[in-house]
Formats: sequence, C-alpha cells, structure tokens
Amino acid sequence: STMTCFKHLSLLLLLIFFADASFSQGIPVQSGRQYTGFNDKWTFSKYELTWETVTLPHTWNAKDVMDDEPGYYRGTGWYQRDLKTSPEMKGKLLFLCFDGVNQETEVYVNGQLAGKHAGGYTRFIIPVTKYLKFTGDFKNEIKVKVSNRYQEDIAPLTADFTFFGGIYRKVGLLATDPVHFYNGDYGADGIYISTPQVSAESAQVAVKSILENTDSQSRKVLLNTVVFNKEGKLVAKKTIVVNLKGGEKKTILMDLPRIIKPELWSPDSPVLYRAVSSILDARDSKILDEVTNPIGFRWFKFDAEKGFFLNGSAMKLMGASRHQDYEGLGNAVPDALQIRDIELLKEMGGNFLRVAHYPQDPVILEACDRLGILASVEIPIVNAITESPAFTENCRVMQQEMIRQNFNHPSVVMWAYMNEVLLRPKFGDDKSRQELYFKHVRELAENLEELTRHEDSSRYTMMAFHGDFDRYHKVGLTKIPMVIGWNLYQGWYGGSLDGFGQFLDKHHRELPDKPLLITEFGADADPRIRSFKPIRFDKSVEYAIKFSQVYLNEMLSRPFVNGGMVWNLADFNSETREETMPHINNKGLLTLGRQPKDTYYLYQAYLLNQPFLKIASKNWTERTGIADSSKASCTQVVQVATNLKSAELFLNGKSLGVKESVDRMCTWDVPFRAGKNQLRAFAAQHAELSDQADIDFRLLPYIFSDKHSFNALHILLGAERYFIEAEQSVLWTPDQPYRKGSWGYIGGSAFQSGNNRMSYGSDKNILGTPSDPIYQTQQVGLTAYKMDVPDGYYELNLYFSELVGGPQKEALAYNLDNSEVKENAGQRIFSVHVNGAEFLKDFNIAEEYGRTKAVQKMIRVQVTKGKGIVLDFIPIKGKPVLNALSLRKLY
Ligand code: GCB
Repeated sequence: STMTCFKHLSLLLLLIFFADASFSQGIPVQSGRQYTGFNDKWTFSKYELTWETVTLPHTWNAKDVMDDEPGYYRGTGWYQRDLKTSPEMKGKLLFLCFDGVNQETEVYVNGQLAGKHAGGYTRFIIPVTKYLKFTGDFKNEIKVKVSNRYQEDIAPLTADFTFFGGIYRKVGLLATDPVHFYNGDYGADGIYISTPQVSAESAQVAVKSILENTDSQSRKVLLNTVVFNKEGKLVAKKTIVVNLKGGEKKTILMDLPRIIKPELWSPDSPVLYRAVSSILDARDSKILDEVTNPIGFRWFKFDAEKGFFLNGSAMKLMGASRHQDYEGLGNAVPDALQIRDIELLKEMGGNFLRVAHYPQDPVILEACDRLGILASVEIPIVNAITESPAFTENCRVMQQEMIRQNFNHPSVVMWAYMNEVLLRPKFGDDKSRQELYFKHVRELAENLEELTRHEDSSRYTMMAFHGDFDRYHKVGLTKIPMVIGWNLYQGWYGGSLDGFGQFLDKHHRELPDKPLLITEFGADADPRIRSFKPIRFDKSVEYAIKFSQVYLNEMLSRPFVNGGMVWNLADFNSETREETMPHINNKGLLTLGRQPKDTYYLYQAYLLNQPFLKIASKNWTERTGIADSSKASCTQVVQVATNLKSAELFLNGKSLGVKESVDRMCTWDVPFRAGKNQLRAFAAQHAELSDQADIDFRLLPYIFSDKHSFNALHILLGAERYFIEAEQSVLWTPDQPYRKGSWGYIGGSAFQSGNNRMSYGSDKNILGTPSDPIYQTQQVGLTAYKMDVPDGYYELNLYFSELVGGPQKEALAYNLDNSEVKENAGQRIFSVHVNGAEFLKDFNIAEEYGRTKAVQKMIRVQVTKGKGIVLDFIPIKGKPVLNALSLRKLY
C-alpha cells in the first residue's frame, strides 16, 4: 500500500541521512594543527568492477600468499573514499598523509591527480587543498591508484620477502593553518633535532625548523621550542621572532640553553625528553602550529678493535632483524602487533633492531625509543640495482625520506642502504659488461654514502654484504660505509659452522680499521620438525639451536665484533621459497604468528641479565618414540635453557639430577612413559625460578608383541626427523631398517636430491598438502616393507610423491652453493603387493598424478595367522619409492 511504501521511503531517507551524517563527523575545525585518522570507510577494487568496503591498513595479497600455488597478484588496485569538507574548513590547508603504500601510488581528488609517490616503505604527504570543494554538497571523492607490479626503477627488484600490495599502513588527514611547520620535506614534519654535545654533565640541543607561510600576507610569529623532562618539568626553552613574508619558507636553526645533568638514554634506562615546537602568532600568542618530538640524550661510537660504546661504556649490540608481516595479515598489521614485536625483542634481552630490509611503520622506532632498543634503518636496495638515472634518483629520494622522517628517533644509530648487492651480479657471462655493472654499483654506493653523511653527520653509515669477502673488496665496496654488516650463513647455505669464526677473524685481519657488525645469521627451524640427529637443512629446531650456540659463542667472545642480529626475529612470507612450509622463510626465533620457538629461549638464556631458566622444548608437548628395548619408556633428550651454572630436572616428581649448563643448555635423557609426563625444571640457587611442561607421549612398541598399547604408526621414510601435524594431532616418526618383531624398510636408500647440498630430502613444494615434510623424504629402491603386527583388521595408508622433475624451481638466490640442478626425470613404474595380493599395479605416480603432488593410497588389511603385513615393491621401470606410511588398527 502507499502507507507501507511511504514508510519504506522514509526509512530509506533516514538511512541515507545517517550514512551521510557519519561522513561529516570527520574533522572538527580548530586553530592550529589537527591530525586525524583517515582509515575507515574506504572501498577497494582490483579491476574497478566490484568494490568491497575495507578499513586500512589493507593489502590485497593477505590471502593469495597463503595458498599452495606459486605467485601472487602483482598489479593495480584502487581505493576510494569520500572526504566531506565544511565551510569552516575553508582557509585551512589539508594534506593526506600515507604512512606506507606498496609501491606506486597516484592520489586523485575529485578526478584530478593531486600527487604521486614511488616506493613502498616510506611516508608521503599529498597536499589536497586546491582540489577540494568547500561549497555545494561539500563532498569530495578521493581515489588512490596503487600498484605492486615489478618496476625496474624502484627498489627492491628482487628479494627474499613478499611484496604485498596495497595501502598497508595507516593514512591520516592533516589540517594546518597557512603558517605551519613545512611538511613538504620528504614526508618529514619539518623539525630536526640533534644533540651536538652530550655528557653526563650537560647536553646541548640544536633544532632546525622549517616554517612556511602560504598566505599572501607577511606574518610575524614566535618560534618556540620547549624541552620537558620525563616528569614533565620544563628544562629548556627558547623563543625567537620570525618574520615570514607571504609565500615564504624559512629554515631556522636554534641552539637551546644547555641542559645540566641530563638523564641519559640507554637500553637499561630509556629516558625520553619531549621537545614541543610551536609557532605562535606574535600579536596574540595564538598557537598556529605545534609538533612534539622525542629527545634521548646519548652518545655512541663503533670501534673496529673494541666494539660498540654507548655513553662511554662498551656494549655489545645483540638483537634481531625484523620483517613487517604477520600470519594471515600480510604486511597490513595493526599497531599493537607491531609494538609487540619490539616488546618480544626486549623480553629476549635484545638491545638492537635491524629494521630490515626497508623502513617500517612509524610505531616501530617509536617503540624502540620508548623501550630502549638501538636501531639501524635501511632502504630496500636488495640483491641488485638497475643502472638507470631513475633508479638512482628513486634510491636517493628513499634515502632522504628515511633519514628525514626518522631523524628525531634517539634509537637510530645508523643508516644503511644496500643489502647483499653483489649476491648474484648481473652479466655473469660477459665479464667486461659485468665490470661496468660493478662500477655502477660502486657509484651508486658512493652517491648514497655521500648523501647520507651530508644529511646526517651524527650517525654511522652501513652496508650489509653476504659472505663473499673478496667480491665486495674487489669491487671497492668495503671502503665506502663507516661500518660493514656481514650476513653470514656458514654451516647453513654452505661451509661448516667453524667457518663463521674464521670469517670474523679474516675481516679483523684484513680490514682492521673497519668496524663490523653481523647483520644476519640464522638457520631455518620449522617448529613442526624435530630431530635427535640434526643436520644442516633438515629444518629441525634442534639444528637451529646448535647453529645459534656456535654463532653466539663466536660473537660474544670477540670484542671487535660490534654486535650481531639474528635473521630473523620472526618467520616471514617469501613467495619464492618452497621448502617445508612453502612461501615462508622459517629463520625466525618466533613463528609467523609470534609463538616462541626453542631458539627464542636460547637467546634469552644468552642475552638476559637477570637469572633465566626455561624448558627449551616446552612447546613440543606431543611427542612420540619407540620404547627402549623391553622397557615401558622411551628415552629422549630434554634441554633446559638457562644463564645459570646448573639446573635440576624432575620427571613426574622424581629428580633426573642436576646438570651443568653447556652453551646455556642443560641436557637430560628423559625416560618418557606413555601418556602424561610432567617435567619441572629448577635452578639450585634461585628457588623462585622454575618451569614446567606437560608432555603427552605416544609410546610406540619396541616389538609389537610387547604389551604397550598400539593404535597407529606414522612413519616418514628416508628421514631422521620427527614431524608434528598439530591440527590433526598426528605424530610422524623416522623410519628404521626392518627389525624382527617390529617394522621397517628392506633395501634401498634415502632420497637425495640432485641438489642435495641444499636440501634435506627434497625442498620442492609438494602440491595439495600443507604437510610437505611427509612427502619430501622417501626411501628409493626398497624391495619390501614389513610390519610384524598382531592379527587384526588394519587400515594402511601409503604416501607417495614423485620428487624428481616437476615445475622448474626458481633458483633460490640465497643458495650460494647451487650447483646446476640436473635431474634425471625418467619414468618410474612399479607395483606394490600387500601380503601377496596386488594393490598398486604398474603404478606411475608422475603420469597419474603429476610430479611433486601429494598422493595417498589406502587399503584395508586383514592380518591372520601371525603373518603381519608385508609390502612388496616390484620395479618395472626405474626404482620403486615410498615416502611415508601410516597404519591404524581398527579391530
Ligand atoms: C640473506 C638476505 C635475507 C634472506 C636471508 C635468508 O642473506 O639478506 O634477505 O632472507 O639471507 O634467509 O636466506
């Protein structure tokens, strides 16, 4: 009826009214500066067809990096939002401030291009006033075009991390008066604070301020800088009168009165002062603009012989590098989670953050200032450069953005600009062309070095090199930066663990005047993989522990090593990686979702000053293993990480003895029983320190006729590693050669990839499963598999994957050993018989399923007359294989 129709109409109008009203709630106008969030009510579209509502930060790749397939969307995305003005806003200057957009941006206001930006990791500010309407419906359309495509003139060109696209950091709307601190200076806020002289007795503060008057009339203003101490007490103040002509921009340098006995800033006591800069109208003292910055009083020095000094005392810089992404979120990570990372670094005992490989969200350095973490920041020139004026110019702009935007952070002690730039030098097959390339790399380095020293003479410069000492030296790069950072992986990508200490000594011998930092070192640890025979590249947590102990010992014992940053604080996305966890680099001490691995506890034991004790493998709560012969228990190693001399471990209330710590670990052989096992660790001298873990142990029978309950077997063939499928609560055990009364393979050998120095089993991405390690190892050429199980009814699953051939893997740039991968992807055909009956006939995995695919075959088996289960593998072409096996007793 007309009545209901009218009702609907009014409801609709009401809705429109509310929707509209909420747009204008935006910016209440007041004098001076106002900075408000501009993150809600955006819509996003990839192809401008359908639009979805999004709140910033946002990335369009959060989901498509989580799939099994290689690649992710690298192209254009559009963002759109209304900006409602009001009559009172007229006369104000409005700016859109983007904290970070990856990586090319164009900002349109009411259809007109208002500004552009290149580079995904720095802040930029777009003035929008002149494109806005302050009449009519006051409605303005903001449209932002973003692209994360490959662009040869914008760094990074390639890197071991994923280039998530989108407006992935926050956006703010800045409103200022016509007289204001200039914000057209590379995204900075126009105020640069330095402390040219600091001691425990006194400190000097120098402030450079850039003021701008966009009015046509000249204005007389007061420029005021006030410094407050941490209690909020005024400790220094200076005011000068400034005359600004119409349209004038002026740079003012001022020295503040000396501050007597400043409280110094340090990791142990990160005391911050607060500098408030304001511009006041000289007539009525009305505040026209006001900006607050932190000050930390500290001085520091890097030394090639004695290491790093802060405020006159030696201090080894120990910490981590950090990437900015997070599980499920890509690079669009809320502030709280980012700040948490810095807290986790602090809780680990770290005092240094390498912000790598690019400047990160402003909250990161703010947190470093507050928590007392020293930092280096770098622009993302990674692996390679483009020899073009545009690339050089973009690098220079990024470097200036980085320095000016972060100039006032007391945490920052160095600026860096190239990471492993000679990792895979271009033109390897044309030596003279390559020489020219090297010359261009050197010139770019010199260019950025000079720029950096000119921009900021109070800090050090740094480049990070990979372990090819001679290459960097020959090209002339070792001379350029003030500090060299080495990224070293001896005992991981190549060489052996001793190589690390030898390398340190080589640098010390050959570059005795150049301070060095270890900017990277680390080994992958997939927390699902465990081993009691850890070896390089098995991805076990245990190998990473061993690796870390060696590296930490070597660095801590050499005073000339200024510091070391583990690679990496947390696991991170790297699309081109295809290892046990495809598309993820597992070198983090924390997982992608920031769960601590054992290595994190080890670092705590090395770095914390206060007494520390933790059961290192406390997160390995579901264990399995084969009973010690004729016993009702299985003995496995448990380690306790501690910085104390010794610790005592109890199993179900019974002491397993006091053990001395070796390399910050105490080690016990623990006889686990089936079911719950309670571990408690104590420190003799520190009764208050203890740790506890409840381990659920699934005991596998030594021989099936033992009385231990046996429900299921999950066996990885060709492997020495354990694999935990936590969601399914399935625990995989390494295989054994067949033993009478038990189980095991007969014949064959473990799979070795053509590229075996780089992988454990295969490092190919197995498609169709999140549990790649089940398929990445295999027994090749086995003739049989026997299980002497008791009579009963069983379900048997065989797991296969053709590991040879398959999609050509992009050579991993970090594989410094990578000998050409030559694979003989010939035919493989075999049959499998189960207790004499044909199960798989002429089985050709590659043909039926494709290569590197997860294949699972099930058969139910009746076992009678004590015959157990016998699988016969009958070769037809090539060698038979089996990757994994599981057996479940039904009845
Ligand atoms: C490096 C790179 C870093 C990689 C790391 C690795 O040397 O600088 O970007 O992620 O090695 O894990 O291989």
